[in-house]
Amino acid sequence: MRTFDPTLYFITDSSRYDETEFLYRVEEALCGGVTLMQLREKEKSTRDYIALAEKVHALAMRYHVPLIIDDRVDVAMAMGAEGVHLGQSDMQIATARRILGEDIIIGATAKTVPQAQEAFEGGADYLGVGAIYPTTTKVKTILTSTETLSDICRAVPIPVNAIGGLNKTNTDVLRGIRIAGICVVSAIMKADDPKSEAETLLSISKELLASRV
Ligand code: TZP
Ligand code: MG
Repeated sequence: MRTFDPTLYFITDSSRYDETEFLYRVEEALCGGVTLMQLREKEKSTRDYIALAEKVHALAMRYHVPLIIDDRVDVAMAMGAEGVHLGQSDMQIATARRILGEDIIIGATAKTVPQAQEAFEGGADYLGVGAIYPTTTKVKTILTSTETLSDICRAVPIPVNAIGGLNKTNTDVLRGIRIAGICVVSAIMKADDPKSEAETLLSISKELLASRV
């Protein structure tokens, strides 16, 4: 099944927490209403990535939230995730689509209109576009202007989510742009109260989506 709701896409970062605290925060975020979730691990061995993904997947399934695995088609296949998210240096979208078939969600990172078009033509189901603001989450990224974000939204018929440094105070720059939702890492992951942060961000995102032109 490739149906998903990108309104509030929560991307995890386990680096600051022990596993118990990490899983607690993930569950609080789910409880607060995140609509899509990505497990993003950059340092773990394949075995440890799969083991953590299985635990996160069990939680996500309880809340009927699809789980996307960052970077790794093999990890997603091994533990039966709903999808995979691929960056510009990961497996090509068209190759991943051939391997994974039609039932798996494939997301792609795009920073330009040509990258967005290529991902769409390769079979991507959604795009993550950013960074809109500088980010404190460990990531090799450059800033993407809201003009480029808007151009990408108009260039492809799949959902486009804004990402990068977004929090409850700074999403106004997205107003009127035809995004499908927002992606956040630290706004929820590092929040004092991840559940209430997710609730707030969900209502902010819904309100933004209502302002699309
Ligand atoms: N891709 C572009 S920015 C980013 C990724 C994975 C990180 C976003 O993290 P945060 O903490 O929401 O700024
Ligand atoms: Mg990646």
